[in-house]
Amino acid sequence: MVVNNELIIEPKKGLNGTVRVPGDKSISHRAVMLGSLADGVTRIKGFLMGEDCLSTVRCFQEMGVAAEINEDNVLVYGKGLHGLSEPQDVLDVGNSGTTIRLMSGILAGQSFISVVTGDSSIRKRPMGRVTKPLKEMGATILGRQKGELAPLTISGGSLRPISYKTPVASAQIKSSILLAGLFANGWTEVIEPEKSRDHSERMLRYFGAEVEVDGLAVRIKGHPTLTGREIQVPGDISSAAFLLVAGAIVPDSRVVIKDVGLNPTRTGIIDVLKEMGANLKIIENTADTGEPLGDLIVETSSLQGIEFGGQLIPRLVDEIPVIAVAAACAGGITEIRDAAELKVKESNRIEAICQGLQKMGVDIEELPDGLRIKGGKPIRGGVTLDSQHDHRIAMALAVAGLVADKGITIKNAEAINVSFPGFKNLLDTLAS
Ligand code: SPQ
Repeated sequence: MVVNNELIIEPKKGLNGTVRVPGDKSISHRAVMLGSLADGVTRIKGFLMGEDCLSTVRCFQEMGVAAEINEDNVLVYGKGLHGLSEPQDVLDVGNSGTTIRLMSGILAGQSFISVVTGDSSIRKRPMGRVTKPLKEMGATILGRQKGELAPLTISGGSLRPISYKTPVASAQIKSSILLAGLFANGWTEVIEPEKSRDHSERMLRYFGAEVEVDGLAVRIKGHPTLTGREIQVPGDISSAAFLLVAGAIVPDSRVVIKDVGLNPTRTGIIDVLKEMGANLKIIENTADTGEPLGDLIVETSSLQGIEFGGQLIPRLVDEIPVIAVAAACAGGITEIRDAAELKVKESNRIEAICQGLQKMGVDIEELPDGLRIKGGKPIRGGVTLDSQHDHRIAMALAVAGLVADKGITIKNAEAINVSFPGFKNLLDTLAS
């Protein structure tokens, strides 16, 4: 339980059991957005009831979309591609980078004015990476620091298609342009330096859009008719990652996680943990909504440090803080490179995980584009750590706390609700 925004984690002797993690955050966001632009009703099952995805629901409700929430199911009554209405107030995305960047692509195609903002973290994160291409497509966008920072004012309309080379591998940039491409006459193309997660491409096709994928290039044809669909959201592999590392490092553990999304653009964590020597098995299931899924089984493992970077990074970008925890418990050195993008997430995650783990006695240092961890030192508890209001940092530190010599306290732990409501209860269930 989080009391006064503080999470207390006690060391555990073993984690055992079969669990499910909440629905995939990236897929939940996209399902609401495309459901809103579709004709007819979209039924989303297994929706992530986390703060970020609820922000997306609220933003589209502000634009006239009816959405009914019942436990983890959401019904979205689509307005059609041109059916959104001008919001009466500022659209507030809370802490969600996915909401502001993807929704900006949709807002760029609307013939009304919208203002979009978020919390103090969102207002620091770079937006020029999406406002630049959207302006090239014909939208008028104003923001602080020449359009680099939110709040953003977006005045859109009919757009022209572009071919755009993204400066970094980012599903948020790619998706923002593809969503704007729905409102452009002709084919809009995005070319990435490395492949980022492809949930938007898959879901756009599933709703009826024409999407072509050619290596690192993705193209979308404007003005499709999107049709409301049924979507079963798989468990979020980025949430499962905390349990995978916990199961691998806590002695006498065996954890089964059911129905986790196994999209190959997201499974870098599995590749890395296996290379580190984790006892990790995958049982693939069938899926019929365009996203592969399966069960993951992890057992206590003897881990070894490894070096990685390059194309692997976009496939595990959100898992790097918890991989650092696995590395702290591994023999030898782990070096993670090409991950400078971590500096512009909800916090500077390179700095935040270093500060937290250093306080726990871990030999970890910041590199300009990553981390270097010398594993094998005992993890020290009895400390109070700051999540820096970042859900992934809070949970990564909590996992480290499971193998510390004493309990730890994590400040600003309410951030966990952004992506993994029920995280602490799930850990307690596995430990009982
Ligand atoms: O939505 P937000 O705040 O950007 O969330 C994060 C996260 O850790 O949950 C990043 F901070 O995930 C991003 C991810 O890093 C979600 C995402 C998506 O759904 O498209 C893509 C990744 O970001 P990017 O910038 O690499 O495209």
